[in-house]
Amino acid sequence: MTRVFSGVKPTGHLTLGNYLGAMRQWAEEDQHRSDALFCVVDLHALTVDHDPARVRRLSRQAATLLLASGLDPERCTVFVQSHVDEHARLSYLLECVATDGEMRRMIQYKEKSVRERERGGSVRLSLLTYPALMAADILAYGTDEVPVGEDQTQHVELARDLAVRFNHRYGHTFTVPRATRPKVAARVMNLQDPASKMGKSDDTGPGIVYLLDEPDTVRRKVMRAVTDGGRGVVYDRAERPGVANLLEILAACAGGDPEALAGGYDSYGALKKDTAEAVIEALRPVRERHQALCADPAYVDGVLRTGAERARGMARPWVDAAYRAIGLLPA
Ligand code: AQP
Repeated sequence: MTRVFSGVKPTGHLTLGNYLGAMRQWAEEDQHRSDALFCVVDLHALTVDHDPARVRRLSRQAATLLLASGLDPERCTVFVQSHVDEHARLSYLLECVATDGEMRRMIQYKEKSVRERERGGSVRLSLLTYPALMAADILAYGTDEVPVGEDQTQHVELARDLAVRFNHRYGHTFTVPRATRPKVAARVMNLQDPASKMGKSDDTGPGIVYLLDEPDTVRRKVMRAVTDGGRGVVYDRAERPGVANLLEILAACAGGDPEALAGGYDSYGALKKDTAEAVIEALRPVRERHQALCADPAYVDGVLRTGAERARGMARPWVDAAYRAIGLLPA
């Protein structure tokens, strides 16, 4: 059976981008057709300036939202990365296979290191080595497929390269994974700045729809979305990115094809109104299940405990094999 692995970072409140670009596909498709693991990758949240209490709170919220988005712990494994030591163990071996140059070429490293410096902070070494830990997350489970939004494809490519290199140097050890993407909304853009990804650690709140936003807040944010200078509603990602973003969000939430949907509108106002209502309807069940799960924290704790036990059992043979292959003396 196909093995699937993916995760979310507790670096901020989860957004519509996380949901449409990744989580919804995990719940609606991946968990039903594969042996899947979904993870709150909390170690990755320590790569930038962080507040410990906030990371703890956001990790719990992210785990609860994974379940609220429809992941069923009877069908898949849901857990927290730091509860399974194999991720950090394997990450070190992959740092010994990766090069400094390939880590520095990662777009996310370049963008985030600039952002950290602009905020007056220093760049943590873990921000540079982050892709080795992400490769470990994936390779520790013999993963075949990694369903991610467009922004994470480069990191999955690096995980592939590291798997191939390790296998070539030390003998066949890892499965070589590949990234998969949703058909629409693989890159949801910021409503106020359609040139930038809707990112959860950005500061431009009005351009970001959070999964737990109240319906009125969603409506306000979508109605104030930046559109483009041109006349008429057309789907053109390069020339009309603001309108294209709304059409993609509408297509992802209500069904249909962005280009075909464009033909049904002659004003931005009507498009925004329908998009807002479609988003509210798509998020309604998630918000409702989240509320119910918050009333039962023991259930969420139990899911995460069982998930971590199961994940440890799945990761250990892969990681032990890598330790042996690379030349370490068995304990
Ligand atoms: N805007 C997006 N559109 C489509 N997919 C997206 N994803 C994230 N944003 C969008 C996908 O959601 C999954 C989990 O994301 P993540 O937690 O690894 O990272 P992030 O949300 O990109 O957040 P960061 O890196 O902490 O900060 P920001 O957001 O500021 O860059 C992934 O599959 C991702 O592709």
